[in-house]
Amino acid sequence: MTLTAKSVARVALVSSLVAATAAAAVIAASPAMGAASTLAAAAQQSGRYFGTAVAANKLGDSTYVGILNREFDMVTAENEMKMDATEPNQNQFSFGNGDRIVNHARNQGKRVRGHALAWHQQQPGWMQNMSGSALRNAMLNHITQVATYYRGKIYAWDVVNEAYADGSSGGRRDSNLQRTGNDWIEAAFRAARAADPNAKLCYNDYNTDNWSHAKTQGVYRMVQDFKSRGVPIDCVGFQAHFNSGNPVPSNYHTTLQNFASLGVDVQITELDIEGSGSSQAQQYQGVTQACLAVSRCTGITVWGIRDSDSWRASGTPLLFDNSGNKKAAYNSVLSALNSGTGGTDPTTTTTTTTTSNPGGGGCTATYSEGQKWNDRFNGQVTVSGTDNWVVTVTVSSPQRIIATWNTSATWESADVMTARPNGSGNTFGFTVMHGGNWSWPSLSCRVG
Ligand code: G2I
Repeated sequence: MTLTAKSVARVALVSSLVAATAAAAVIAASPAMGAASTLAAAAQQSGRYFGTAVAANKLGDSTYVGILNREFDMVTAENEMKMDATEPNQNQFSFGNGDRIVNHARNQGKRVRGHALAWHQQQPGWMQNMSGSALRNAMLNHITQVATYYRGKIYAWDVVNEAYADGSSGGRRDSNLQRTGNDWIEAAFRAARAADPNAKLCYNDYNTDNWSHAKTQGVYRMVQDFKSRGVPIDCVGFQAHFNSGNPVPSNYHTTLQNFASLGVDVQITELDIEGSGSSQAQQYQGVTQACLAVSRCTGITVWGIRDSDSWRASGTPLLFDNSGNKKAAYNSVLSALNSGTGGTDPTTTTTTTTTSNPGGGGCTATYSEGQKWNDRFNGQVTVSGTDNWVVTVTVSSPQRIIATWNTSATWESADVMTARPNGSGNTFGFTVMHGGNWSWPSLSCRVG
């Protein structure tokens, strides 16, 4: 990461006001500096990846491969590693197309998400007609063989895909796999762990983006239960197939954060958003920011490259048009990634500024992160050392403070707020519309 002159100046200014440890915290909290020009490079600034689904039969298309090689650093096989593709006849495995994708990715220095070991759809014909222990054993054998074959080459596996029902039940989907017994999912995860101990093991589903949906809650309870019983699960994939009937929820960040707080990584695994122009671009920005705001959201994958590559091409849901040109949605994702913070979870980190009063005494103001949303975040300041304090809070453009509480505030300019005690408390808070800039406000405290 390089520091621009402006940010160096800002850090220097802050350093002269605050203790050395506080200055270090301020540097860490500054947005990624210097704009990266590809999705992968922009995501890497915060330690994340940016991936795409790839179809083996398009690897001869030079426009497609050009964009793939330039923009993405994670690859998912769109269909080639599914059960019907890899085990067309029982115990007869076929890895040719999967290998084509994995080899292309690895030769280009990209990582691979494996998709998917067990699913009620795209089962080979022989499996569709099975049931009971024969099906359970066939599923476990499939997982063992495929995960063993690809051992060491897969960053994360979608071990089980789409096992929860849509609608209000919050329970499992009926399927031949489910009818082998409710423990089929944990059995699948244990088999995958034994076959490839170093791959992250994910549960992957759609319509689990809105925190208040029953399906989201059902999956959450399963992950909570798995963590409490030591079932080997490392991550949850949110497919994120959005359209006007299923828009990006305003509580998306909450959903990702709540799952992450269970002790798993979260990943956006199949992102596409039907629409066009600025409305589509805004929704893409919101999803990107939601991931950036959660430190355990480790990456985003879009479900195809050009609109014409999509499983629902008529909805023009991707980041490149049919000719491979960048869309507005591409630019909004890139700029959101470039202004991301690296994702700091609420209330886990603080910074302190201390200013001595020349007349003796002094005060210390400590900033704590609060709740974050797609478009705004809360901050809280705690003051010690005096009850007679004045704290100056400076935000940086395009940020704007839109609300305060427990303080009486006045404004020196649009960016600079002066806060004084309101009653006897020494803690106050505010809400910042961030406009894509997640950096923390600067504080200075004096005795007033
Ligand atoms: O449906 C969208 C995605 C939902 N989550 C799981 C993903 O695995 C799923 O991907 C789609 C692929 O994008 C499609 O390409 O999964 C579909 C199958 O469920 C894929 O469609 C299949 C067609 O059904 C087949 O007829 C066709 O032969 O694609 C195959 C290859 O083009």
